[in-house]
Amino acid sequence: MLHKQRKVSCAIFGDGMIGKSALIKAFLGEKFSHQYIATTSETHNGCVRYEGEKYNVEITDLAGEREEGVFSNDQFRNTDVFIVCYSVNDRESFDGIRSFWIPELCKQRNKPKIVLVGLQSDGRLKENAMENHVSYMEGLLLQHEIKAIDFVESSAFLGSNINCIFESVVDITVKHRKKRMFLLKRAFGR
Ligand SMILES: Nc1nc2c(ncn2[C@@H]2O[C@H](COP(=O)(O)OP(=O)(O)OP(=O)(O)O)[C@@H](O)[C@H]2O)c(=O)[nH]1
Ligand SMILES: [Mg+2]
Repeated sequence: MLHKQRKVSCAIFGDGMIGKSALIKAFLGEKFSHQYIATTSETHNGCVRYEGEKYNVEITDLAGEREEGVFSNDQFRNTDVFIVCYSVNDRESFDGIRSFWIPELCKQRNKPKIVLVGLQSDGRLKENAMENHVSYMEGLLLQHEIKAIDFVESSAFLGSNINCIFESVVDITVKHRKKRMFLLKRAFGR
Protein backbone atom coordinates (compact mmCIF):
# COMPACT_ATOMS: atom_id res chain seq x y z
CA MET A 1 0.00 0.00 0.00
CA LEU A 2 1.19 3.51 -0.75
CA HIS A 3 2.26 5.62 2.20
CA LYS A 4 -0.47 8.23 2.67
CA GLN A 5 2.03 11.11 2.65
CA ARG A 6 3.32 10.02 -0.78
CA LYS A 7 -0.04 10.42 -2.41
CA VAL A 8 -1.04 13.75 -3.91
CA SER A 9 -4.40 14.58 -5.39
CA CYS A 10 -5.27 17.25 -7.96
CA ALA A 11 -8.26 18.20 -10.11
CA ILE A 12 -8.11 19.72 -13.60
CA PHE A 13 -10.86 22.03 -14.73
CA GLY A 14 -11.75 24.86 -17.11
CA ASP A 15 -13.94 25.23 -20.21
CA GLY A 16 -14.59 22.39 -22.67
CA MET A 17 -12.39 21.47 -25.65
CA ILE A 18 -9.37 23.42 -24.44
CA GLY A 19 -7.02 20.43 -24.03
CA LYS A 20 -7.33 19.34 -20.37
CA SER A 21 -7.51 15.62 -21.18
CA ALA A 22 -4.72 15.96 -23.76
CA LEU A 23 -2.50 17.43 -21.03
CA ILE A 24 -3.17 14.44 -18.76
CA LYS A 25 -2.51 11.99 -21.62
CA ALA A 26 0.77 13.73 -22.41
CA PHE A 27 1.78 13.49 -18.75
CA LEU A 28 0.94 9.76 -18.76
CA GLY A 29 3.11 9.28 -21.86
CA GLU A 30 0.30 8.68 -24.35
CA LYS A 31 0.67 9.79 -27.96
CA PHE A 32 -0.99 13.10 -28.92
CA SER A 33 -4.23 12.74 -30.88
CA HIS A 34 -6.28 15.36 -32.73
CA GLN A 35 -9.40 13.37 -31.94
CA TYR A 36 -11.80 14.97 -29.47
CA ILE A 37 -13.81 12.94 -26.98
CA ALA A 38 -15.68 14.94 -24.35
CA THR A 39 -14.92 13.95 -20.75
CA THR A 40 -17.62 13.35 -18.17
CA SER A 41 -15.42 12.75 -15.11
CA GLU A 42 -12.39 10.52 -14.95
CA THR A 43 -9.58 9.72 -12.55
CA HIS A 44 -6.02 8.91 -13.61
CA ASN A 45 -2.85 8.07 -11.72
CA GLY A 46 0.63 9.25 -12.61
CA CYS A 47 4.01 9.37 -10.94
CA VAL A 48 6.36 12.22 -10.03
CA ARG A 49 9.86 11.99 -8.53
CA TYR A 50 10.44 14.69 -5.96
CA GLU A 51 13.44 15.04 -3.65
CA GLY A 52 14.38 11.41 -4.27
CA GLU A 53 10.92 10.07 -3.44
CA LYS A 54 8.22 8.67 -5.70
CA TYR A 55 4.81 10.35 -5.46
CA ASN A 56 1.58 8.96 -6.81
CA VAL A 57 -0.42 11.80 -8.35
CA GLU A 58 -4.13 11.20 -8.60
CA ILE A 59 -5.69 13.44 -11.26
CA THR A 60 -9.40 14.10 -11.57
CA ASP A 61 -10.31 15.23 -15.08
CA LEU A 62 -13.56 17.16 -15.13
CA ALA A 63 -16.08 17.87 -17.86
CA GLY A 64 -15.72 21.36 -19.30
CA GLU A 65 -19.30 22.41 -18.72
CA ARG A 66 -19.90 25.45 -16.57
CA GLU A 67 -22.22 23.80 -14.11
CA GLU A 68 -23.16 25.46 -10.82
CA GLY A 69 -22.10 23.48 -7.75
CA VAL A 70 -19.49 21.51 -9.67
CA PHE A 71 -17.11 21.58 -6.66
CA SER A 72 -19.74 20.84 -4.01
CA ASN A 73 -19.25 17.13 -4.65
CA ASP A 74 -17.57 15.21 -1.83
CA GLN A 75 -14.98 13.88 -4.29
CA PHE A 76 -12.92 17.08 -3.85
CA ARG A 77 -12.64 16.78 -0.06
CA ASN A 78 -9.06 15.50 -0.29
CA THR A 79 -7.94 17.44 -3.36
CA ASP A 80 -4.58 19.07 -2.59
CA VAL A 81 -4.21 21.32 -5.64
CA PHE A 82 -6.63 22.63 -8.26
CA ILE A 83 -5.27 23.07 -11.79
CA VAL A 84 -7.35 25.70 -13.57
CA CYS A 85 -6.89 25.84 -17.34
CA TYR A 86 -7.63 27.97 -20.37
CA SER A 87 -6.46 27.75 -23.97
CA VAL A 88 -4.18 30.56 -25.18
CA ASN A 89 -6.22 30.39 -28.44
CA ASP A 90 -9.58 30.78 -26.75
CA ARG A 91 -10.15 34.07 -24.99
CA GLU A 92 -13.59 32.98 -23.79
CA SER A 93 -11.97 30.15 -21.81
CA PHE A 94 -9.53 32.67 -20.28
CA ASP A 95 -12.36 35.04 -19.27
CA GLY A 96 -14.34 32.09 -17.89
CA ILE A 97 -11.72 31.52 -15.20
CA ARG A 98 -12.40 34.92 -13.71
CA SER A 99 -16.17 34.94 -14.25
CA PHE A 100 -17.07 31.35 -13.43
CA TRP A 101 -14.45 28.78 -12.40
CA ILE A 102 -12.65 30.63 -9.60
CA PRO A 103 -15.84 32.07 -8.00
CA GLU A 104 -17.38 28.59 -8.15
CA LEU A 105 -14.30 26.97 -6.56
CA CYS A 106 -14.08 29.62 -3.84
CA LYS A 107 -17.71 28.99 -2.86
CA GLN A 108 -16.61 25.54 -1.67
CA ARG A 109 -12.97 25.98 -0.65
CA ASN A 110 -11.31 28.55 1.54
CA LYS A 111 -7.94 29.57 0.07
CA PRO A 112 -7.63 26.74 -2.47
CA LYS A 113 -4.13 26.01 -3.72
CA ILE A 114 -4.22 26.78 -7.43
CA VAL A 115 -1.94 26.26 -10.43
CA LEU A 116 -2.97 28.26 -13.50
CA VAL A 117 -2.23 26.64 -16.88
CA GLY A 118 -2.42 28.15 -20.37
CA LEU A 119 -2.94 25.20 -22.73
CA GLN A 120 -2.20 24.79 -26.46
CA SER A 121 0.67 27.29 -26.42
CA ASP A 122 1.79 25.89 -29.81
CA GLY A 123 -1.21 27.72 -31.33
CA ARG A 124 0.66 30.99 -31.00
CA LEU A 125 3.50 29.70 -33.17
CA LYS A 126 1.31 28.96 -36.19
CA GLU A 127 1.60 31.25 -39.23
CA ASN A 128 -2.14 31.92 -39.19
CA ALA A 129 -2.21 32.31 -35.39
CA MET A 130 -5.20 34.12 -33.95
CA GLU A 131 -4.46 37.77 -33.35
CA ASN A 132 -6.60 37.69 -30.26
CA HIS A 133 -4.61 34.97 -28.48
CA VAL A 134 -3.99 35.28 -24.74
CA SER A 135 -0.47 36.56 -24.08
CA TYR A 136 1.95 35.24 -21.46
CA MET A 137 1.72 38.57 -19.64
CA GLU A 138 -2.08 38.32 -19.41
CA GLY A 139 -1.64 34.86 -17.89
CA LEU A 140 0.78 36.24 -15.30
CA LEU A 141 -1.64 39.02 -14.39
CA LEU A 142 -4.46 36.51 -13.97
CA GLN A 143 -2.20 34.36 -11.78
CA HIS A 144 -1.70 37.35 -9.51
CA GLU A 145 -5.41 38.22 -9.49
CA ILE A 146 -6.64 34.74 -8.58
CA LYS A 147 -3.68 34.18 -6.21
CA ALA A 148 -2.51 31.06 -8.04
CA ILE A 149 0.74 29.70 -6.63
CA ASP A 150 2.16 28.88 -10.06
CA PHE A 151 1.53 29.65 -13.73
CA VAL A 152 2.65 27.52 -16.67
CA GLU A 153 1.98 27.66 -20.41
CA SER A 154 2.10 24.19 -21.98
CA SER A 155 1.48 22.33 -25.22
CA ALA A 156 0.38 18.68 -25.30
CA PHE A 157 1.00 18.75 -29.06
CA LEU A 158 4.68 19.69 -28.64
CA GLY A 159 5.02 17.91 -25.30
CA SER A 160 6.34 21.08 -23.73
CA ASN A 161 6.02 22.06 -20.07
CA ILE A 162 3.97 19.02 -19.15
CA ASN A 163 5.85 17.38 -16.28
CA CYS A 164 6.61 20.67 -14.55
CA ILE A 165 2.88 21.21 -13.94
CA PHE A 166 2.61 18.01 -11.93
CA GLU A 167 5.98 18.57 -10.25
CA SER A 168 4.59 21.90 -9.12
CA VAL A 169 1.49 20.16 -7.73
CA VAL A 170 3.72 17.85 -5.65
CA ASP A 171 6.02 20.70 -4.57
CA ILE A 172 3.06 22.82 -3.39
CA THR A 173 1.50 19.89 -1.50
CA VAL A 174 4.71 18.74 0.19
CA LYS A 175 5.57 22.27 1.32
CA HIS A 176 2.04 22.76 2.65
CA ARG A 177 2.17 19.46 4.58
CA LYS A 178 5.56 20.32 6.06
CA LYS A 179 4.30 23.74 7.15
CA ARG A 180 1.19 22.22 8.73
CA MET A 181 3.32 19.65 10.58
CA PHE A 182 5.64 22.39 11.83
CA LEU A 183 2.72 24.47 13.12
CA LEU A 184 1.14 21.43 14.79
CA LYS A 185 4.41 20.52 16.53
CA ARG A 186 4.87 24.09 17.68
CA ALA A 187 1.28 24.28 18.97
CA PHE A 188 1.69 21.08 20.98
CA GLY A 189 5.26 21.86 22.04
CA ARG A 190 6.89 18.72 20.60
N1 LIG B 1 -2.70 22.14 -31.32
C1 LIG B 1 -3.04 21.60 -30.15
N2 LIG B 1 -4.23 20.97 -30.01
C2 LIG B 1 -4.54 20.45 -28.80
C3 LIG B 1 -3.66 20.54 -27.69
N3 LIG B 1 -4.26 19.93 -26.63
C4 LIG B 1 -5.44 19.48 -27.07
N4 LIG B 1 -5.63 19.78 -28.38
C5 LIG B 1 -6.81 19.44 -29.18
O1 LIG B 1 -7.95 20.10 -28.63
C6 LIG B 1 -9.11 19.28 -28.67
C7 LIG B 1 -9.72 19.15 -27.30
O2 LIG B 1 -8.83 18.44 -26.44
P1 LIG B 1 -9.31 17.73 -25.08
O3 LIG B 1 -8.08 17.42 -24.33
O4 LIG B 1 -10.23 16.61 -25.37
O5 LIG B 1 -10.13 18.92 -24.42
P2 LIG B 1 -10.83 18.94 -22.97
O6 LIG B 1 -10.54 20.27 -22.38
O7 LIG B 1 -10.46 17.75 -22.18
O8 LIG B 1 -12.38 18.88 -23.38
P3 LIG B 1 -13.63 18.41 -22.42
O9 LIG B 1 -13.34 17.00 -21.99
O10 LIG B 1 -14.83 18.50 -23.30
O11 LIG B 1 -13.72 19.35 -21.29
C8 LIG B 1 -8.66 17.93 -29.28
O12 LIG B 1 -8.99 17.92 -30.64
C9 LIG B 1 -7.15 17.95 -29.08
O13 LIG B 1 -6.49 17.22 -30.08
C10 LIG B 1 -2.39 21.21 -27.86
O14 LIG B 1 -1.56 21.34 -26.96
N5 LIG B 1 -2.16 21.73 -29.12
MG1 LIG C 1 -11.56 16.21 -21.49
